[in-house]
Amino acid sequence: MCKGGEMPHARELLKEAPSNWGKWGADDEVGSLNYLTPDQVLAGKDCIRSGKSFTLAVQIGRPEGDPIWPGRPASQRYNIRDRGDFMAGAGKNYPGGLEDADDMIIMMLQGSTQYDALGHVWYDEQIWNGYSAETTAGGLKKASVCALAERGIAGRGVLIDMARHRGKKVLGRGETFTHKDVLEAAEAQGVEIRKRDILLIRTGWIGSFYYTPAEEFYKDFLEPGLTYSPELVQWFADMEIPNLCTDTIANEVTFEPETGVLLPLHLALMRNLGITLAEILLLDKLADDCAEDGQWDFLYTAGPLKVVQGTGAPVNPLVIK
Ligand code: UVW
Repeated sequence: MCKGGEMPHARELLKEAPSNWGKWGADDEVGSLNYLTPDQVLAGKDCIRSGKSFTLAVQIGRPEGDPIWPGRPASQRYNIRDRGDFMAGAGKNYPGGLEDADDMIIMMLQGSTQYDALGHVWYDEQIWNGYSAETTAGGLKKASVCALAERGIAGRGVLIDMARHRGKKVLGRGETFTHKDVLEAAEAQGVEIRKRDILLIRTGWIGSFYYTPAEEFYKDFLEPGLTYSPELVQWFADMEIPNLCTDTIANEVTFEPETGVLLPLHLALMRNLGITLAEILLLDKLADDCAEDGQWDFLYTAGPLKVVQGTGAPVNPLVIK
């Protein structure tokens, strides 16, 4: 832990922390997604009871702006061609009278609902599975999001609604919780978090983006979220959680004065354990439905885009209950 005046380093904080490096071979690039065996997909299938489906992505490219880590530029969609081009005689001369509209988008790959590549963050010059951080030069040559995308993600998902559990519409700025709180909420919801479940945690934060003035939402970039402890990291390791998804931008409180390390859970869970992180999900509609029918488990599926050497990729996760 950070003691007065010392420069903290993840190396010190995590020196006793569990690691999955080598567990799936020296050439593994998908980490804990290996836990998602066909049995896990079937366990997800067994949770389909009503046939209701939910998509969990935020919209991309709204002129008013989308939720994004401060400093990252907003997504921009540009029209390339529309009816006006044809009226001006500048449209394509397709045979048979067909006209078309076309557009393109410029966006941060981390700038919407997205999966982080396992090589997205690191310390001590090594990324997931011990690959050299030099493999990130000019694009991730190892543990890129493409590896996750080629595999795809499907299994039993469980939603833990921390905001509802605490009787709030949205958790407060910088409000933290631990795995013990998550377990307590699960018990109150009457759902069991089983080994190898995909864990979704709702704070209400991303939903609040749409009704909170931007200056207030981004003030000090103080999100609610999971907070680091060695016990929490060990719990994730023991539970063999393949994937953590939250409705926050960072999946954890961004900076903890207690540890002095930025994003310690990114490092402990993603770099060391190979747990995939999905961020900026919108979980409110799903949570409302779960609260109504009392079913908090489901089949969770996600196919991030196959961005070659990408550090992350947009995704629209699909849940079926
Ligand atoms: C960083 O990019 C550091 O974090 P995130 O994965 O939350 O976007």
